[in-house]
Amino acid sequence: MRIVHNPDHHRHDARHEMYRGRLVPCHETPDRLAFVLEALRQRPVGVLSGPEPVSDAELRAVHAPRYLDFLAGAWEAWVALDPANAALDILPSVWPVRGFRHDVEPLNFAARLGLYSFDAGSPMVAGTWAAARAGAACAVTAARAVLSGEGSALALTRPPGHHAGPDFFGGYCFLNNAALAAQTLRDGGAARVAVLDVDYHHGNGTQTIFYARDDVLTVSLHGDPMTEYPFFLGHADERGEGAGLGCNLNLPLPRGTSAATWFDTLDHAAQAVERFQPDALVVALGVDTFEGDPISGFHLRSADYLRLGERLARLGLPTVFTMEGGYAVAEVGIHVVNVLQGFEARAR
Ligand code: 6XA
Ligand code: ZN
Repeated sequence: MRIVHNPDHHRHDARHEMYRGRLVPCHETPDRLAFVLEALRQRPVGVLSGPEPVSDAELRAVHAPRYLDFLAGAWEAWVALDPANAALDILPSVWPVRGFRHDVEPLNFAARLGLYSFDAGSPMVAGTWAAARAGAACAVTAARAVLSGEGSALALTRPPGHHAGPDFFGGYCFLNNAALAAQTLRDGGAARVAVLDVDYHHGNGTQTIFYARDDVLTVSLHGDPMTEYPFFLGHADERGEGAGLGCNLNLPLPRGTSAATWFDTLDHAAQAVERFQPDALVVALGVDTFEGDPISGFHLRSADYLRLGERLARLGLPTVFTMEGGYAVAEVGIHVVNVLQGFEARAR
């Protein structure tokens, strides 16, 4: 397995996110990736490399140009609002909900921040764009490796990506790494690609990016949005639209779901992937399904991640993994490497 590591991830190192009326320390921290690297040092299940460059055209195949321009210039615009902002993380505080204009991009930076986001829990800092862009390069590089015959590859990166849509950030995500990997596979000759999202949270960004397309199947099993973040998408009746009707499958599960039920549901998800007959698979790999995760509510244990890897390998597809959530930081490395080890054991 090829493992493409983001050398710039630590440049995204925010302090605070808004949570129930106060600023609390960020869950999505650089040490999450440090723990994965340490686990890989102890169990070297793959070959580590850095990313190749990603072009603007590759980013624009998934994200709107004006959104990319916004992200690239966000820090400078934030500091231009007030030089004292250089000591603060960027967080939005005003949003254009129903009835407001989305087609006009305001000049005021605080307004543009609201236009391009959906929560106040995803702070940006001076290095966020560099880290996110290098992470996107990891996803594209991992997909290129699979296209050139590697059986599998991992984009070992943060910030994560599956909540980021064509033109919005949120849920700690800025660029959608799983969607970029899927699009790279499509552009490199895979006629049909499936994205299977096993993170605790619904992959709303990935769903939205591919919702009207029939060449990319999106499947997500996740905490029921009636009670779980991101709340406003991820229901079972969202099946796709237009040509994409039937090419989106959501499998919401209640908070508190056991590992046994989760694996039964994973079987349903895997069968849907098989029916689609894809040429390649992207796995949005969140390990916040762990029973000890501080912000989630499923009950998987450490050994279950070996079983997850084995089940994914049984699909027998060229596979790109992208790293998504997981906040029991000391265990994140064990769980990610368990998935890879289970995958490799079965894939051989
Ligand atoms: C609210 C929770 C964000 C969830 C992020 C995540 N700040 N997504 O793990 O997969
Ligand atoms: Zn998550």
